[in-house]
Amino acid sequence: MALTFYFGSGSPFAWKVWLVLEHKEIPYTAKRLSFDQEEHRSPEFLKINPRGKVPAIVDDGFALYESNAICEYLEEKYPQNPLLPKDAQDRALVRRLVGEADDSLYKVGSTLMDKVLYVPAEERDQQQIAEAKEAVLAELAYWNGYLNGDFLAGPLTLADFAVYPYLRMPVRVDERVPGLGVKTVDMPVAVAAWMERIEALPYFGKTIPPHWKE
Ligand SMILES: N[C@@H](CCC(=O)N[C@@H](CS)C(=O)NCC(=O)O)C(=O)O
Repeated sequence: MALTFYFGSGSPFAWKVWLVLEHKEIPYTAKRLSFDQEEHRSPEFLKINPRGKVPAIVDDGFALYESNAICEYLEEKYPQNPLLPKDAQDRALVRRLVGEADDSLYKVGSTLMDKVLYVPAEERDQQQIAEAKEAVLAELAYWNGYLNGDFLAGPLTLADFAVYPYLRMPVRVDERVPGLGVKTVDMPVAVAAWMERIEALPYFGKTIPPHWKE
């Protein structure tokens, strides 16, 4: 039985899993759930994830949600094109970066998104936006400091796929409402070059949130 991948367009958690599926060349069927139509709250999907959140997968009848659990499961079940190093300390570094991204980077990116994209233009609070942008730039300094090779933990790992979608959020804000988000030119040089390396991966284009292309 094939693997089914449930995602919502633009979900950074789903994007992470999508990159892993593609990198590992795992055959899958992607099912896009519409947030607007509340498909993530349908009785069928709630059987897969009772919390009604994406991403989720069903692999050979095994339903799993929570993006990090899914990525680790895929890594173990499909060992080709590995994304976790063998050495215990190297693995710990990858997991630390994933945890740190969830804990810190996602929060500042989603705060900026909330303040700009989910508030009508006339109600946007410029002070709050400036603070949110400042918080993103402060966070970027950490990630810039971590990069001393092509990828975050040496070779390409789960850490890169966990971090990229979060870093893309403030750039997306800038694309949608120019001047209010973090432009590519605001990115520290090493972070911008790293983003370009991820974007140059042969399968990257396939994983771009579909509604960005519509
Ligand atoms: N910790 C979860 C977060 C999943 C999550 O929050 N997904 C959002 C999309 S970005 C969602 O499905 N939200 C729908 C809702 O809460 O109603 C993971 O890593 O998979």
